[in-house]
Amino acid sequence: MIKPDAVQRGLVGEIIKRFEMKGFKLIAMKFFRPTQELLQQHYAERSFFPALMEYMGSGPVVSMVWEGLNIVRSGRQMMGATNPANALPGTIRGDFSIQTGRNIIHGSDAVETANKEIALWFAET
Ligand code: IDP
Ligand code: MG
Repeated sequence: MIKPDAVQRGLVGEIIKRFEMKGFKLIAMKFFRPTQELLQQHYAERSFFPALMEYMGSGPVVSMVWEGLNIVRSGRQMMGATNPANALPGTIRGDFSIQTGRNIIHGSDAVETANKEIALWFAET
């Protein structure tokens, strides 16, 4: 998911391009401003951090489903460390962000998590 700060900064194309150039396949995409209710479900154990909920609800996000061999592991590597100060150059966070509170992208951390997050973010409404 491309977070609101990356949308605002015009990084949508750059981020999608990296996954496409790597060879992964985009199979679903949504552009919308998430509700606080959705964010609380997504960040269940962290939803008591008001700054995180405010940041993630501050504007539209691009939520996506990417498909391909080892997509979860590779995707996490392409994103870089949670704290951009520790994210290597060449990673998305390493190249385009500075601090954890504005780290521009979310990626599922395991296949099981991905399945839950896809069900949540792409639920029929
Ligand atoms: P991840 O996004 O790399 O999986 P998590 O530990 O799952 O990292 O944290 C979820 C999100 O919560 C982070 O991407 C970041 O936006 C926010 N976050 C985590 N720790 C901090 C912090 O110490 N300060 C500010 N925001 C944080
Ligand atoms: Mg996480």
